[in-house]
Amino acid sequence: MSAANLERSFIAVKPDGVERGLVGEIVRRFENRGFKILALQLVHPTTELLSEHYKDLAGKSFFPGLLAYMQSGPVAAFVIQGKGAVKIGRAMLGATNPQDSAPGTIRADYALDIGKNVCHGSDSVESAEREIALWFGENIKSYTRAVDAVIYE
Ligand code: IDP
Ligand code: MG
Repeated sequence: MSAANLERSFIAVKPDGVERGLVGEIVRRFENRGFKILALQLVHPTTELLSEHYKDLAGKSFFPGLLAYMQSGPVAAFVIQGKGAVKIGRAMLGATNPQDSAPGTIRADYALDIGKNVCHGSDSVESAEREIALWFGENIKSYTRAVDAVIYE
């Protein structure tokens, strides 16, 4: 297995997506693309966890509303692994503002407002590793899949 195929990203279905019953649909899209699901958990995130997760946005006017949104119900947090996980993950989510998201992306297919945009995905390999450690800790186990021999050249 090439090291590039081991790239990981942190993806989350936000509380609006969980309430709307989109967890299975969103996980399915990543499974169908060929990514391996490494971890999967329904989380009620604390203010502390979210403040760390979104620390780059602490000064923004929408920050208190963002935390309230992210605590309005459970978040379905998961980790994908595979070639291009971060970049492809972001592309599959679509632009932050669903009004600008390309058709076929998750946000374009399931959202209309930036403050209810259904899902999160890490924006760099560094953020992904930071977010995975924050939401899941350091000890996620990997596993082998026979299907990887069919997915990768
Ligand atoms: P991203 O989720 O696409 O990486 P970020 O700029 O990191 O976008 O913002 C994090 C989250 O904060 C967004 O997904 C969205 O839920 C929320 N957010 C960003 N900008 C706004 C805004 O202008 N109004 C309300 N919520 C916003
Ligand atoms: Mg972001």
